[in-house]
Amino acid sequence: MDLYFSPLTCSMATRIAVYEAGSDVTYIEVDPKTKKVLRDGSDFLAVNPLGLVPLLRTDDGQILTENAAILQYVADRFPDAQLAPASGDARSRLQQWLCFIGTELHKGLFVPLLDRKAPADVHAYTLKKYLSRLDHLNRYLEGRDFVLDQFSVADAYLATVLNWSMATPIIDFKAYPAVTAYLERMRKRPSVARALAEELELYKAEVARNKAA
Ligand SMILES: N[C@@H](CCC(=O)N[C@@H](CS)C(=O)NCC(=O)O)C(=O)O
Repeated sequence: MDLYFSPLTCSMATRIAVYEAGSDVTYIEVDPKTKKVLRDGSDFLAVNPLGLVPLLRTDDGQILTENAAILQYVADRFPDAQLAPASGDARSRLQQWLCFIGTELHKGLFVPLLDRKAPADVHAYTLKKYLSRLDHLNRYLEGRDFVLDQFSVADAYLATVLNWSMATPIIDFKAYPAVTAYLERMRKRPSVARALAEELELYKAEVARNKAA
């Protein structure tokens, strides 16, 4: 499998899931600014016209996009790792959380706050409307170790998204102690710690490259 990714973005969730499964894929880095594939300078837009990562090319050559779909594909591909309930109500609950993380947190809350070009009133509007999602998450995580009863791809995604809190000082995370404690625990988990350390180095290189350009 090939995973198209950009360092420290939402595609890191899939890397974490792969590490959890004790497996590996081919990681293909995409520069988010130029949309070029780093290893050969080819055009990522030719692979995904939306220019978004993650994108997974499966072993039989299918192209899969969208975090929720890719994460479940990886979980199903490596069933021994138990990264997703196989079916039934528990699977629906996983999908509920993947959608919540993807829409309410990733796109609703973090993307506007991380956008340095967004006008200040966009930030104000986002905080007013979307901080309730963090309240909800905080209440849910009180007394829980994981999103479901055990580590799942939802945790890979949630840890990835919450990790962006280091770039959103506008949110006072002290107000969300269960969320903060969850993130601290996740950052210590070997799969997450490894993915973070590796992608931080790649991110630094990306910043340096774009400065030099
Ligand atoms: N709906 C997509 C969104 C993916 C997405 O937003 N990816 C970001 C990185 S976190 C991206 O590639 N951004 C580049 C861009 O917006 O040009 C999903 O859930 O997978």
